[in-house]
Amino acid sequence: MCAYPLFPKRRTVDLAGVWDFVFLPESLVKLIDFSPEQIEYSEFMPLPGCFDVTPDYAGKRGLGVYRRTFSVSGDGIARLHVGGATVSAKFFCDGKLIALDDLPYSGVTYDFPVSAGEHELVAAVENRIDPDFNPLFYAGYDFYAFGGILRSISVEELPDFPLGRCRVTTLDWQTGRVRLAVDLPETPAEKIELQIAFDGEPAKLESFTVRNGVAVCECTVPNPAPWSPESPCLHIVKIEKMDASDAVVERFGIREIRCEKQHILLNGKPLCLLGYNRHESHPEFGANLPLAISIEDLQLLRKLHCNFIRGCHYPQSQDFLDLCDDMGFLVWEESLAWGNGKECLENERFVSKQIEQTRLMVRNSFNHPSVILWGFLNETHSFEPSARTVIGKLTETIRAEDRSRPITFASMSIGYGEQCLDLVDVISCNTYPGWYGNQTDEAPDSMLTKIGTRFDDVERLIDTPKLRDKPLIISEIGAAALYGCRDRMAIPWTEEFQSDYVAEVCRQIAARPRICGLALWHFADARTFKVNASLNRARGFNNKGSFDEYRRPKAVCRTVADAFSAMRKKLD
Ligand code: ADA
Repeated sequence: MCAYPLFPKRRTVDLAGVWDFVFLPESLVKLIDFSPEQIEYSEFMPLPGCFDVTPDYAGKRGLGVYRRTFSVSGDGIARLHVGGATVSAKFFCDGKLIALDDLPYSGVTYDFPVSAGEHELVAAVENRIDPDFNPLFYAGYDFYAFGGILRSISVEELPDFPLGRCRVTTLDWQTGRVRLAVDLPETPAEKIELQIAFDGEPAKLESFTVRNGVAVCECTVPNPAPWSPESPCLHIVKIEKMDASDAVVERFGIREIRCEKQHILLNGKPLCLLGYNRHESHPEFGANLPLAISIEDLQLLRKLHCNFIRGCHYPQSQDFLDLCDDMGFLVWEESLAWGNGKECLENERFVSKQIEQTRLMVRNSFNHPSVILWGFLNETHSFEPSARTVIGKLTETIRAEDRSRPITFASMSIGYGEQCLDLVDVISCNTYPGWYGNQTDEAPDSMLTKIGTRFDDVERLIDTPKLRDKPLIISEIGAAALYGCRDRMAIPWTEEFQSDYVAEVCRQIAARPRICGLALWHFADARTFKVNASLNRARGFNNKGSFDEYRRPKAVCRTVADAFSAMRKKLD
């Protein structure tokens, strides 16, 4: 268990630990104007971590400024690895700016020149939301914009002409035939020989064709063991340069995922996707979930007989995806967005940042067999004409990187002017019938009857020549309940009503072969607004979790476990 890729020939310094820290409120300074001179560091803070979940800074907006030293063994190029930052960040080495990170939640790397010896690294992280500065985060997003460095931070010393990552594509899951694509940005040659070793076997020389800085070869994995949810077998490949100056080690799974006649097939077998939307969020850790929480979440999902997780609404932790690979979960990973309308879709910077972060997401997560679906632009206004252009660009961006996985986006507009479903491979519908839009005098039972009616409407609306063969997923549906709010009257906000609502959702899904997937909204209550909008988000949380934010189960968990177990049995 370790974070792949590995570069065994390089010296890597893990910078996780205690950093000097100071908080600068947004009234004092903005990231755009920040420079690290004359900063007095008044305390300590851990990285990775979110400063605005700690008691002194909970809910505050501004700059968390972190500082520590690191040393390198020789003159050359260093590479800073950041597992993700929110919302925006600047990095300085010895007072000099080396990077502006305006890709929230994305795993990023920055190369910078260093001399042998000790250096000072400063990370200035802003949790202020300012779309003019960073067009990827808006105040209306229904999840809290924590401030911190997420998942990991490290510095690596690069050799000359370093190897990049190796992306492994399954060509034939039954024979273990794969394509290796190694990034070799500084190689002018058209052919190159590299040493390849699978699963610790002796290395073999392979000839690669180099095009546009990528070296490609096709080969067969010895003793191939396909990856599947039932048998999540994984393989390792080590690629080494002939002069042994650099090597990269990747972990991957041999599996095929494709769409055919309303189904998503994994190694030729139709999938029934049952699970949840899951935010990386916790009251104690913010968006920087420790491995213990990730493992606990997956154990809880397993107990509910889930096999599917939609990583809403941003690129996921690589550690979490590694665990999904190990445990056989199926994941929909998407780039960051939430309900973006016309003003975003027609904003050049917004669109170019969407393309940049989506490409990076695909490259970062390419080798995770658990990732079976790429997504983007959650609930964008896909009834707008400009949405077609942007969704077209994003599907092109993904397909230029990866033709091995289907693409989707979660639409809230089916039946309300939806224009874009033909552009993607899988139709995904976010819908809350009987939760939103009820009449004030509406009784709970009548709310529940709306669920089947809505599913009938959606199935009818997509029964067109262009759409009828595309798989259909209900990508969000749910009702809120406050943990511990119990009442025999089973009215909205009680655990009883939430359980009745989800029971009806599962009943309706189980009876509809047209629907091949369900992601309930959502796994655990997650912090959202801190402003007046929280009027409809009690406690400033999105309370539709089946667990509360501390992963304490609500009554609905029993309902889900029974329903999902029965649905799975029916299919097996
Ligand atoms: C939308 C959105 C989710 C959440 C949900 C809700 O579908 O995609 O992030 O806000 O609504 O709880 O209403």
